[in-house]
Amino acid sequence: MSARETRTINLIAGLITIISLAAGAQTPAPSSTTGAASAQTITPAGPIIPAWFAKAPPLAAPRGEVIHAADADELLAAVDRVARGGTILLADGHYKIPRVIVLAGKTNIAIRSASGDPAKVVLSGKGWDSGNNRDDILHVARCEGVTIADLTFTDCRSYGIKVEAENAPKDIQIYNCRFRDIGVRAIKGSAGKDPNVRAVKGSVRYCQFENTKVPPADWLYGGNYIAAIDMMALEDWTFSDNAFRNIQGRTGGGRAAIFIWVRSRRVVVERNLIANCDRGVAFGNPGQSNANASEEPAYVTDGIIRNNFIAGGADCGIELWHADRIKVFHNSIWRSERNWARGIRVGTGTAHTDIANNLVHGEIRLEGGEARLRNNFTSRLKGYFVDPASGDLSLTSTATRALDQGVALPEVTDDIRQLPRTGHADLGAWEFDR
Ligand SMILES: [Ca+2]
Repeated sequence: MSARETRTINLIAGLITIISLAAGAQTPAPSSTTGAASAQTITPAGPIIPAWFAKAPPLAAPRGEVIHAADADELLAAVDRVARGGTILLADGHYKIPRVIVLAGKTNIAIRSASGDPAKVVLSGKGWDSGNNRDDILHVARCEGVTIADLTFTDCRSYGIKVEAENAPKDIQIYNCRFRDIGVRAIKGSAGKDPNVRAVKGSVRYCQFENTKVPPADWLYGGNYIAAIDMMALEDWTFSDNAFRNIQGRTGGGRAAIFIWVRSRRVVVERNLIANCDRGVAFGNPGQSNANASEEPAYVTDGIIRNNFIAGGADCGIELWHADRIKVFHNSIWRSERNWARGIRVGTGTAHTDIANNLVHGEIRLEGGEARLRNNFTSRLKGYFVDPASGDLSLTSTATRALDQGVALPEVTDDIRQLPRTGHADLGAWEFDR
């Protein structure tokens, strides 16, 4: 090889090195990839969940007809075909959904992963950055008996699952699913104007919600129109044993991790772990919706919020607005200095409400509403909790003003781990072991 050839090769090698370095510097972070690239960067690891947190018991094997699907087209075809009592079982894989999956006129059906592991079956939309604000993954219209279980929903611009209360669905169960990087609402519950039509009987249990991004300023409300669960017109629904992390708006004005409103009744929110979300649990809000524009707002009647951990976030822990007959029992709440007063807010239109045995690093405030406040402990609770920064508000042995200080409440028989409370209950959601 001549000296000149060697020099040329060295020059080319040098250029390749420079190009490689430049490419490395410009390689986008996984969270900002779009389109096809995002297919390779999905890592549905889910939020960091403390080891003690309840795990989803496996569902029973399907009864009735089983339809297997292994790609998005097969899934869509199976949804068309599945008859009363049938189950669609999804093989491990990534399903890029080309158009929204609509469940309508179905009775007692299920869509589940064959493995039972939500990390192994990933349904994605067009993408957080797709610019398509109709990018939803799954709609539930008029159906009776739907189970959606053991799946991951990710990378969509608008709704992961929409439950259409205006179509009066009944018995809708969302179980052991994961929701990650969904731009507007991981689970949306829409409503119509007819005050007598609701989504009757349903649950969201053992699910995990996490965003790794915040919306940009040019999305709705300056990038603050985001929540994990926002549902209207519910009757007899339960939200339990779910974990939420980093559901945040651009400037801290995101809606709650669990936001229930507009003519909802008999709603239970229990044993959820909510960390670093702008708001924790909201029953109602101060404003109105298109679905109730001409009514006096009545957002939630006969609800219970108990045994939840709510830590961090830019705004409030629990808020009630136009809510009637609500029980707020045994929640553990940690507020930062910037929003110290907003542990529990009792807003306008709230009445016949009982707030007891809560443990709040922060305050409980009446802001136009009425509530009976009894036996709560609100203070600076440094040293009371194992790790507030990660959302783990398990009690330590030095939580002296919380241990055994609860008044007896027949509505609270277990703690956030589903362990029975015996003897004198501790304040907050955790019963200390001794
Ligand atoms: Ca105790």
